[in-house]
Amino acid sequence: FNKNYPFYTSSSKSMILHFKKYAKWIKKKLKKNASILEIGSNDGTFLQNFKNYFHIGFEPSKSVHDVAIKRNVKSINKFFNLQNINFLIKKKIKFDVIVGSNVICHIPNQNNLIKTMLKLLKENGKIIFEEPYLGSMYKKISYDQIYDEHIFIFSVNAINKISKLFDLELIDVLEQNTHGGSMRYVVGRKNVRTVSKNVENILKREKNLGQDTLESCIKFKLNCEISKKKLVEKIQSIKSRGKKIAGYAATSKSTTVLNYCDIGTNYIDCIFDTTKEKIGKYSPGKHIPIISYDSFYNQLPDYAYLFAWNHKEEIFKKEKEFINKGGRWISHVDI
Ligand code: JHZ
Repeated sequence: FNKNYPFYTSSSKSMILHFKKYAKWIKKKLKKNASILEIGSNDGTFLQNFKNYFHIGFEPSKSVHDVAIKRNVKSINKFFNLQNINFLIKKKIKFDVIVGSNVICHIPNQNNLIKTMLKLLKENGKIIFEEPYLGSMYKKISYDQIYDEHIFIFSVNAINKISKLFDLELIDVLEQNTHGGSMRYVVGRKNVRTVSKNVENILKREKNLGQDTLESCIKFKLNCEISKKKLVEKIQSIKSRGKKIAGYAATSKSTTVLNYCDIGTNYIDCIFDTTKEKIGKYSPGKHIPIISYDSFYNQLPDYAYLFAWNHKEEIFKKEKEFINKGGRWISHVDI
């Protein structure tokens, strides 16, 4: 997460809408004078919905932080940790809500993170976060959720256990379709709020699936190997027919697929992407050129590998012309 971090939350229209709805859901339960802090607030896509509230975002990457500032979002260009919150402690500022989306699982030192949150959370405050869900990853065999930035893939069972270690309580869980299957967690201080039935229900479901067992991990590993074999065979068959394949969206996730399945420029000519910082660069490890999405229709491939499969509804809707021109989508997950 450096000064040139190239992931902008607003690169997906459906995510902008998701964060708008998510903000509305939070605001329903908030008083007008409530305060909210976001960890990893990126380009301000979520916090821009809270301009009328006392809000602060912590965002270590300058590129995206600058965009948030332009959007009039109060963004601090720093990591969220014990060292960087002194200015808030000194002013005795505490928050009603602390949020994070696709960010809690990126932070290696969960101990420091939770201690930092606890210093700033009001007695009856809530910690709300959304992260890719282990259950969805197992089900969809979406092993590409595992990459350098994703240190953890959480389950409800894991968050429940971690909460207890810090005298916190998991008070609600809500399943989300975003990013290929996520879970929204609501955590509060112990014995302050009523716990929703959802928590028990999903904990039971995870138990019945044996999701917390070593056997599930081993089964997932075998499923990944089968998925890899099928994908390589599919791509080889397409190539043997002389067809051209290009990648659609140079996602972080694609790095795992390309390297794990050993897919390089022998199979995929280039990857089209909309992020200007990524254009002219190469995919990590496999060195597939990343080119501007603007030339997608000029250099139309026969097959487009949908690396941003998590945004398929949005992409299929806008790329009807690709299908009309005879194009086909492929991916390692069911799309
Ligand atoms: P997308 C990032 O992962 C990184 P990525 C991070 N670690 C994380 O957790 C998630 O986001 C939330 C391009 N694109 O959202 C733009 C198109 O070209 O699946 C971006 O380069 N055309 C923080 O990278 C990339 O996809 C499109 O129509 O796996 C973003 O991909 C769309 C919708 C995206 O996240």
